[in-house]
Amino acid sequence: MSANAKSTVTVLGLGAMGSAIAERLRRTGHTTTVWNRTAAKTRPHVEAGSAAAPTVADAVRASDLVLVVLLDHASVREHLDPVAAELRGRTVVNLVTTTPNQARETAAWAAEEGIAYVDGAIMATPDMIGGPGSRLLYSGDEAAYTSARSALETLGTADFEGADAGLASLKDMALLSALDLMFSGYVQAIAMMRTVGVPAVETAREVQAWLEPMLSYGPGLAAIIDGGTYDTGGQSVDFSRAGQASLITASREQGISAALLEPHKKLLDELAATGRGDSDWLRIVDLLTISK
Ligand code: FVH
Repeated sequence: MSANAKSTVTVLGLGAMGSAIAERLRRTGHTTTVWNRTAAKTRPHVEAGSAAAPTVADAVRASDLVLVVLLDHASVREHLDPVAAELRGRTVVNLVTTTPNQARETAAWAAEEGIAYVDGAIMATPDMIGGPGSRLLYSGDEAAYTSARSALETLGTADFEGADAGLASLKDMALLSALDLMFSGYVQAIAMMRTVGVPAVETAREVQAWLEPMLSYGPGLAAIIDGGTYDTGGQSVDFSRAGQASLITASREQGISAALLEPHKKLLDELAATGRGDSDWLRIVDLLTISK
């Protein structure tokens, strides 16, 4: 029987995200069984209509579809490995944040154990689950994904990235990297403006107003990278180096470290030192590839 047909779902892990997921599944008419290491956290879920299982094995036996919302890769393997026999023939959707290779490792283990495995990545915060901005990425066993899809779609937009179980995680890590670097930029700007008494909130508003129209240039920059020639006459390495040097000097003059800015300048310097100062600055993308 498919995971959809039974419409029963087990949720392992009732932290902020697991709780939001269990609640959303209940609200959308799914019969839910929950398990959490700290059993007290199951109480509000039981009061709201879920069944609580005393052990992971009991929780797994209750449903054809098992959603894993524990902390990290280690906690996933700690709790799934011992119940491989119970998981056999069921669908596991692992929503825990892991690296692509950790996802592939769990997928290989699941394949050996006869468990249908889908790896997921949640591009949302707990309060967004089930709302319009919530998006979840999936990769791995496509047939299992398809069978679980109607339950998964209640959590947010569901996008299947491909059969390689690491793909959802890879995109998650890539998008989170962009987010982290962007917000590091907020912190740098805030630190600089605080030196003249401007509150962080005010600078954050300024940064947002500045970045919103700038973001529309992203696809054009990406097209230069896809073109691969780096000779479009856009902003060059040498031009960017001068700009970056000013940012670094201005930070230091205000008594602010340039530690967040320096890596970018270092990559530009490397291109200039190897005779590529006239290239589009986006050529730094080539320096990010580490040969294995
Ligand atoms: N919260 C968010 O905004 C992000 C959004 C993007 C995706 N992440 C990932 O989702 C996973 C769960 O995150 P969470 O927000 O639910 O995390 P916590 O509230 O800290 O709850 C953690 C749960 O994991 C249980 N747990 C931790 N270690 C173990 C262990 N060794 N064995 C069994 N369970 C463990 C913990 O149990 P307890 O402390 O209540 O007993 C919670 O149920 C995560 O991968 C995020 O990166 C969320």
